[in-house]
Amino acid sequence: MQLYGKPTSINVRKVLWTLAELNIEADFIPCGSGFAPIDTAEFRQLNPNALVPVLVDGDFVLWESNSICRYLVRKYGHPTLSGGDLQQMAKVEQWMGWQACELNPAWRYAFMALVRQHSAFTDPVAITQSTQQWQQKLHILDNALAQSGAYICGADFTLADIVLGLSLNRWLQTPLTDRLQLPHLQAYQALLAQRAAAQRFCFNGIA
Ligand SMILES: N[C@@H](CCC(=O)N[C@@H](CS)C(=O)NCC(=O)O)C(=O)O
Repeated sequence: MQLYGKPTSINVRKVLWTLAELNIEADFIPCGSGFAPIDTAEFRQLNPNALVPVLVDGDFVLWESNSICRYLVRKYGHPTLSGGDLQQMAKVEQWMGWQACELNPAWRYAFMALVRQHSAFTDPVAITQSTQQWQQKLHILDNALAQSGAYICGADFTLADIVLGLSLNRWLQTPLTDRLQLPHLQAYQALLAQRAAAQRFCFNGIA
Protein backbone atom coordinates (compact mmCIF):
# COMPACT_ATOMS: atom_id res chain seq x y z
CA MET A 1 0.00 0.00 0.00
CA GLN A 2 1.03 3.57 -0.60
CA LEU A 3 -0.17 6.55 1.38
CA TYR A 4 0.14 9.93 -0.32
CA GLY A 5 0.23 12.90 2.01
CA LYS A 6 2.18 15.34 4.11
CA PRO A 7 3.14 14.72 7.73
CA THR A 8 1.78 18.12 8.80
CA SER A 9 -1.79 17.43 7.62
CA ILE A 10 -4.36 16.61 10.28
CA ASN A 11 -6.21 14.40 7.78
CA VAL A 12 -3.10 12.50 6.76
CA ARG A 13 -2.17 12.01 10.42
CA LYS A 14 -5.54 10.33 11.03
CA VAL A 15 -4.46 7.64 8.59
CA LEU A 16 -0.90 7.40 9.92
CA TRP A 17 -2.23 7.01 13.47
CA THR A 18 -4.75 4.36 12.36
CA LEU A 19 -2.03 2.41 10.53
CA ALA A 20 0.12 2.52 13.66
CA GLU A 21 -2.74 1.28 15.88
CA LEU A 22 -3.20 -1.62 13.45
CA ASN A 23 0.56 -2.31 13.27
CA ILE A 24 0.39 -1.98 9.50
CA GLU A 25 2.97 -0.32 7.30
CA ALA A 26 2.36 1.62 4.10
CA ASP A 27 4.89 3.37 1.87
CA PHE A 28 4.57 7.05 2.66
CA ILE A 29 4.83 9.34 -0.37
CA PRO A 30 5.30 12.95 0.81
CA CYS A 31 3.21 15.36 -1.24
CA GLY A 32 0.91 18.37 -0.85
CA SER A 33 1.87 21.99 -0.16
CA GLY A 34 5.49 22.17 1.02
CA PHE A 35 6.19 18.75 -0.53
CA ALA A 36 5.73 17.32 -4.04
CA PRO A 37 2.93 19.13 -5.94
CA ILE A 38 -0.51 17.53 -6.06
CA ASP A 39 -2.29 20.05 -8.27
CA THR A 40 -1.20 18.07 -11.31
CA ALA A 41 -3.03 16.03 -13.93
CA GLU A 42 -1.22 12.91 -12.71
CA PHE A 43 -2.27 13.36 -9.07
CA ARG A 44 -5.84 14.29 -10.06
CA GLN A 45 -6.10 10.82 -11.59
CA LEU A 46 -5.73 9.55 -8.02
CA ASN A 47 -7.88 12.23 -6.39
CA PRO A 48 -9.78 14.70 -8.60
CA ASN A 49 -9.98 17.05 -5.59
CA ALA A 50 -6.17 17.39 -5.54
CA LEU A 51 -6.14 16.77 -1.79
CA VAL A 52 -4.34 14.36 0.53
CA PRO A 53 -4.53 11.76 1.98
CA VAL A 54 -4.91 9.19 -0.78
CA LEU A 55 -4.44 5.47 -0.16
CA VAL A 56 -3.45 3.17 -3.02
CA ASP A 57 -3.91 -0.52 -2.26
CA GLY A 58 -3.01 -2.42 -5.41
CA ASP A 59 -5.54 -1.31 -8.03
CA PHE A 60 -7.77 0.25 -5.41
CA VAL A 61 -7.56 4.01 -4.84
CA LEU A 62 -9.32 5.70 -1.93
CA TRP A 63 -9.51 9.32 -0.76
CA GLU A 64 -11.28 11.03 2.17
CA SER A 65 -9.41 10.46 5.41
CA ASN A 66 -12.29 9.04 7.46
CA SER A 67 -13.17 6.56 4.71
CA ILE A 68 -9.53 5.46 4.49
CA CYS A 69 -9.39 4.86 8.26
CA ARG A 70 -12.58 2.78 8.18
CA TYR A 71 -11.32 0.81 5.17
CA LEU A 72 -8.07 -0.03 6.95
CA VAL A 73 -9.85 -1.22 10.09
CA ARG A 74 -12.25 -3.38 8.06
CA LYS A 75 -9.48 -4.78 5.88
CA TYR A 76 -7.10 -5.69 8.69
CA GLY A 77 -9.69 -6.30 11.39
CA HIS A 78 -9.78 -4.98 14.92
CA PRO A 79 -12.33 -5.84 17.61
CA THR A 80 -13.03 -2.33 18.87
CA LEU A 81 -11.44 0.40 16.71
CA SER A 82 -14.57 0.99 14.64
CA GLY A 83 -16.94 0.17 17.51
CA GLY A 84 -17.93 -3.15 19.05
CA ASP A 85 -21.68 -3.51 18.54
CA LEU A 86 -24.13 -1.79 16.19
CA GLN A 87 -24.85 1.14 18.48
CA GLN A 88 -21.22 1.74 19.35
CA MET A 89 -20.30 1.65 15.65
CA ALA A 90 -22.99 4.27 15.04
CA LYS A 91 -21.56 6.45 17.82
CA VAL A 92 -18.04 6.18 16.35
CA GLU A 93 -19.48 7.25 12.97
CA GLN A 94 -21.38 10.07 14.65
CA TRP A 95 -18.24 11.61 16.17
CA MET A 96 -16.20 11.12 12.99
CA GLY A 97 -18.93 12.88 11.01
CA TRP A 98 -19.20 15.63 13.62
CA GLN A 99 -15.46 16.27 13.51
CA ALA A 100 -15.48 16.56 9.71
CA CYS A 101 -18.74 18.48 9.23
CA GLU A 102 -19.22 20.57 12.39
CA LEU A 103 -15.90 20.99 14.18
CA ASN A 104 -13.53 21.46 11.22
CA PRO A 105 -15.43 24.36 9.61
CA ALA A 106 -15.53 26.18 12.97
CA TRP A 107 -11.75 26.38 13.48
CA ARG A 108 -10.70 27.00 9.91
CA TYR A 109 -10.51 30.82 9.89
CA ALA A 110 -8.83 31.17 13.28
CA PHE A 111 -6.35 28.40 12.51
CA MET A 112 -5.41 29.79 9.10
CA ALA A 113 -4.88 33.21 10.69
CA LEU A 114 -3.15 32.30 13.96
CA VAL A 115 -1.11 29.24 12.99
CA ARG A 116 -0.65 29.31 9.23
CA GLN A 117 -0.56 33.15 9.27
CA HIS A 118 -2.09 33.10 5.81
CA SER A 119 -2.41 36.52 4.14
CA ALA A 120 -6.06 35.84 3.17
CA PHE A 121 -7.10 35.36 6.84
CA THR A 122 -6.43 38.64 8.66
CA ASP A 123 -9.90 39.96 9.63
CA PRO A 124 -9.92 40.25 13.46
CA VAL A 125 -13.73 40.00 13.65
CA ALA A 126 -13.70 36.77 11.66
CA ILE A 127 -10.87 35.41 13.84
CA THR A 128 -12.92 36.12 16.99
CA GLN A 129 -16.07 34.57 15.50
CA SER A 130 -14.21 31.47 14.39
CA THR A 131 -12.53 31.12 17.80
CA GLN A 132 -15.90 31.40 19.56
CA GLN A 133 -17.53 28.85 17.26
CA TRP A 134 -14.54 26.53 17.67
CA GLN A 135 -14.70 26.68 21.46
CA GLN A 136 -18.50 26.26 21.50
CA LYS A 137 -18.00 22.98 19.65
CA LEU A 138 -15.25 21.94 22.06
CA HIS A 139 -17.58 22.68 24.94
CA ILE A 140 -19.95 20.09 23.45
CA LEU A 141 -17.07 17.63 23.34
CA ASP A 142 -16.05 18.44 26.91
CA ASN A 143 -19.62 17.71 28.11
CA ALA A 144 -19.72 14.46 26.17
CA LEU A 145 -16.42 13.37 27.72
CA ALA A 146 -17.82 14.13 31.18
CA GLN A 147 -20.55 11.56 30.41
CA SER A 148 -18.41 8.95 28.65
CA GLY A 149 -15.82 8.95 31.42
CA ALA A 150 -12.83 7.72 29.38
CA TYR A 151 -12.74 7.62 25.59
CA ILE A 152 -15.47 9.40 23.66
CA CYS A 153 -17.49 6.23 23.07
CA GLY A 154 -16.78 4.66 26.47
CA ALA A 155 -14.14 2.27 27.71
CA ASP A 156 -12.64 1.38 24.31
CA PHE A 157 -10.33 3.52 22.19
CA THR A 158 -11.87 3.95 18.71
CA LEU A 159 -11.37 5.77 15.41
CA ALA A 160 -13.47 8.59 16.86
CA ASP A 161 -10.70 9.22 19.40
CA ILE A 162 -8.15 9.47 16.59
CA VAL A 163 -10.01 12.22 14.75
CA LEU A 164 -11.02 14.03 17.96
CA GLY A 165 -7.54 13.70 19.47
CA LEU A 166 -6.00 15.38 16.44
CA SER A 167 -8.60 18.14 16.64
CA LEU A 168 -7.88 18.62 20.33
CA ASN A 169 -4.16 18.83 19.63
CA ARG A 170 -4.83 21.49 16.99
CA TRP A 171 -6.74 23.59 19.52
CA LEU A 172 -4.02 23.20 22.15
CA GLN A 173 -1.32 24.18 19.65
CA THR A 174 -3.13 27.31 18.46
CA PRO A 175 -2.13 30.50 20.31
CA LEU A 176 -5.53 31.68 21.56
CA THR A 177 -5.73 34.62 23.93
CA ASP A 178 -9.08 33.57 25.45
CA ARG A 179 -8.76 29.80 25.74
CA LEU A 180 -11.65 28.16 27.58
CA GLN A 181 -10.84 25.92 30.54
CA LEU A 182 -12.29 22.56 29.57
CA PRO A 183 -11.21 20.05 32.25
CA HIS A 184 -12.54 16.90 30.60
CA LEU A 185 -10.61 17.72 27.44
CA GLN A 186 -7.45 18.03 29.53
CA ALA A 187 -8.01 14.61 31.05
CA TYR A 188 -8.79 13.22 27.57
CA GLN A 189 -5.52 14.60 26.22
CA ALA A 190 -3.59 12.94 29.05
CA LEU A 191 -5.36 9.62 28.37
CA LEU A 192 -4.71 9.69 24.63
CA ALA A 193 -1.10 10.80 25.15
CA GLN A 194 -0.41 7.43 26.83
CA ARG A 195 -0.59 5.78 23.40
CA ALA A 196 2.69 5.43 21.52
CA ALA A 197 0.96 6.12 18.19
CA ALA A 198 -0.54 9.32 19.59
CA GLN A 199 2.91 10.55 20.58
CA ARG A 200 4.17 9.90 17.05
CA PHE A 201 1.33 11.31 15.01
CA CYS A 202 -0.85 13.49 17.24
CA PHE A 203 0.92 15.12 20.17
CA ASN A 204 4.14 15.56 18.25
CA GLY A 205 4.43 19.34 18.33
CA ILE A 206 2.67 19.90 15.02
CA ALA A 207 -0.65 21.78 15.06
N1 LIG B 1 -12.12 15.92 3.48
C1 LIG B 1 -10.75 15.64 3.10
C2 LIG B 1 -9.94 16.91 3.28
C3 LIG B 1 -8.52 16.71 2.78
C4 LIG B 1 -7.72 18.02 2.88
O1 LIG B 1 -8.27 19.11 3.08
N2 LIG B 1 -6.40 17.87 2.71
C5 LIG B 1 -5.51 19.01 2.76
C6 LIG B 1 -4.45 18.77 3.82
S1 LIG B 1 -5.20 18.66 5.44
C7 LIG B 1 -4.81 19.17 1.43
O2 LIG B 1 -4.60 18.21 0.71
N3 LIG B 1 -4.44 20.42 1.07
C8 LIG B 1 -3.77 20.71 -0.16
C9 LIG B 1 -2.27 20.64 -0.06
O3 LIG B 1 -1.73 20.35 1.02
O4 LIG B 1 -1.61 20.88 -1.07
C10 LIG B 1 -10.22 14.47 3.94
O5 LIG B 1 -10.66 14.33 5.10
O6 LIG B 1 -9.39 13.69 3.45
